[in-house]
Amino acid sequence: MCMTRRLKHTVLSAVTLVLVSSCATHAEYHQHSLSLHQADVSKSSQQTAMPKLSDEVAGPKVCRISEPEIQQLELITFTYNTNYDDASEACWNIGGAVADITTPALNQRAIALLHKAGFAPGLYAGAMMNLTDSQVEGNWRWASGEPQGYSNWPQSEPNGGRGANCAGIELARGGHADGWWNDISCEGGGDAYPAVFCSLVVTPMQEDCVSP
Ligand SMILES: [Ca+2]
Repeated sequence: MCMTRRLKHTVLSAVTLVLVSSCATHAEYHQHSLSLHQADVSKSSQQTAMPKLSDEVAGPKVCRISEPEIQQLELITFTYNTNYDDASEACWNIGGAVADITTPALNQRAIALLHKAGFAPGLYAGAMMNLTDSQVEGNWRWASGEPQGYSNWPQSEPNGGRGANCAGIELARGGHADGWWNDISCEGGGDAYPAVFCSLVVTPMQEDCVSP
């Protein structure tokens, strides 16, 4: 019986330990248990020898990844005086929409973009924004349906009637200062502009670590 169980002991491990205990002497069992304990100690020593973070890496510090939303204004130019549909598609293609220019600060950014793109004062050339009176003549609203609120019409504008249901921004011309608004055609052509302002939200990822 014990010979058989010893043979099993050489083939099996944990299960065999129980079999051995039923026939082996107490000393044999103790020796076996001791060898298992020594194996555990050896394994534990290997774990404590693993590399650890140096003090320089370990801190103290706070690390973060953030994705702030930034409202970006962009100007897209065309080789022709664009209509609203083409302008809207151009903004859509960069992940944005035709821009609402709802504050003086945004109007200043629009002026800066016109200068940057090479637009010059005195030319009938500006960029379309997302303002329209297509629903009710003279009732200017942003395409979202929101009322106009802030505006920068000069005293003589808007004056285009039903032929001018879109709006844009120009640099100085005809006694008007940079950034004045003009009602223009939504259909393109001679009474329209060769550019559009687009707004889009960008989320540049920022990663950094700082000391708390
Ligand atoms: Ca109109």
